[in-house]
Parts: sequence; C-alpha cells; structure tokens
Amino acid sequence: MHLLSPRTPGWLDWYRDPSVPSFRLPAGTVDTHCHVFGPQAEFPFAPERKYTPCDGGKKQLFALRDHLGVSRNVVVQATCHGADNRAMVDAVRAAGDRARGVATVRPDVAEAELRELHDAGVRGVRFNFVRRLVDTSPEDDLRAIAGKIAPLGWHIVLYFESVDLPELEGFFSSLPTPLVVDHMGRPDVTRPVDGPEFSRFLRFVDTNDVWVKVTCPERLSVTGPAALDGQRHAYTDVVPFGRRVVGEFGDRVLWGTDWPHPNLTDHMPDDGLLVDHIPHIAPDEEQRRRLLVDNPMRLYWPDEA
Ligand code: 0GY
Repeated sequence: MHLLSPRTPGWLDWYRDPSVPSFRLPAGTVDTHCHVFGPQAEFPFAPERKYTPCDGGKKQLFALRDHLGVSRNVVVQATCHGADNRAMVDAVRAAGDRARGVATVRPDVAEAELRELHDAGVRGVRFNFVRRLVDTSPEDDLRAIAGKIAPLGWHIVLYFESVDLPELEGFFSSLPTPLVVDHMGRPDVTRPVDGPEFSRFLRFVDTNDVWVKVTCPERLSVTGPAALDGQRHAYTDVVPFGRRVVGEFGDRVLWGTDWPHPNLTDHMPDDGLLVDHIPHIAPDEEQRRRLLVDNPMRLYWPDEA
C-alpha cells in the first residue's frame, strides 16, 4: 500500500459546514471554477506538485453543489495532480451531464487521449503562470498544446498574477482559441480600480477573445471576510473590481466557488458567504442570469444554451 503524504504545513481545510446563502442562485447556475483533490488514496497527487492538500473529492463537491443550489460544475485540474487528469475526469464522468472539465496536458499528448478527454466532458486546458504553483512551461510547448486542442473547439484557461500581464500579453493574444482568465487576472485590490494596472487588464479583455472569471474574492481581498454592518457582505474591497468587469463585459463573465480553495493559510471562506458576494458585483437580475447561467452554458454546454 502506498503511504499517504501529509498536507503542507499551514494548509487550511475547506469549510465543513457552509452557511445557507441569503441570495438564491437562479435555476441552472454553473460553478465554473472548482477542483477535486484526490482522495489521495485513490488518486495520488503528482510527484512534481508544489503543495499537498487535504482530500476534497467528488462526493464532497457534489454535496456542496446541492447545498448551495448550484446546478452544474466545471472541474478545473488542480496543480497538485499535475497532468494526471484521472481525479478530475472521474468527477466529471460521475456527475453525468452536470459537469465539464478543464485539463492539464503535456505537449506530446496524443490525439486519442484528447478525444477521450473530450468524450468525458473536457472542454479546455489550463495554462498556469503562477510560479509558486508550477514551473512554467516554455511557450513553444504551450503553443504545441494550443495547436492540438484548437480543432476540438476547446478554450485555454489562463492563471497568472497581474504583475506578469505586460510580459505575457503578447503571447496570450497570439493563441488560437478563446481565453478564460482566472480570478480577474488577480488584481492588487489596494490599487485603484481605474488605475493603470487594472485598466491594462480591462483593455486586454476588451481587445481579445477573453472571458473573465469574477472568482476568488477571498484570495484577492485584503480586508477579508469581516461582515459589514452585520450583513452577509464580506470581501468588500474586491467588490469594485468584480462590479467593473461584470458591468463592462456582461456577456463574457463567469462565476465559481474555487472549492476546495487551494493554498489558503489565513482564513478559509464560508462558501455560503461567497454566494452572497454575487449580488454585490452583479446588482441587477439580468446581469446575474448572464453571469451564472447564460454565459457558462454558452461556453460549456453550447448545444443546450
Ligand atoms: C485556484 C488557485 C490556486 C491554486 C490552483 O491548481 C491549483 O493549484 O489553482 C492558488 O493557489 O492560487 O485557482 O484555485
């Protein structure tokens, strides 16, 4: 039997007893950014990983989905599983038509493997440029992957830090598929929403085929989860950023939980509170319908949209 690795010191477990959100998600809501971790005994973590998480498998993911009132999930390959997509694919298959996947693949991936991933429900690959998470792949490798997945109609999910956008933007713009940016490109929310850094990001979105996940207020926030005036309104410093993106790119925004919330060491968000963040960034009903239902359906279930 193989020995289980202990989780990384300081690692916080996902929230075991999330509250019931006050905001009721519209029918058909898609959580477009969540992961599965293992369980390690069944799906060992990749040897090259930069962290060892706690287990967070498909059973718990589906329980959270049902608790929050989410209809469907997009399970994004987490770096702790490297390019071994088995845990993610297992979760997507188990969900039936209620999940899609985003994989990590290597440049030498065979066409038959991509076909198999497609049949399982995978519709994109993730390119990760966050150095604490991965050793970044050479651009030529990423181009080779992009060339292989483009004919399948897939997109590329990009995860990067905002300070790296100027250096990466040219490469991103040259990619042949739609792009989906994680966590609004990770802005520094202590800087002004109309300052040069975030304006550059908005320009990048405006001038390319880019979708934006308005996810992870808990990761971006400096003020943290403290509720405002006793209301279920946390992560208030992130609100202007989310609201701006939803306001400007209403037909290209996506929402997600980021469960089980990798790499958080200061606090673990209550997923119910994350749902209650939505009306603050998408104040009108039409915006919320597009963010939560219409946009993700168009991207991941186009035949049903
Ligand atoms: C996220 C955030 C992180 C990690 C990963 O795949 C991952 O390991 O995505 C992070 O640490 O910022 O998108 O869930």
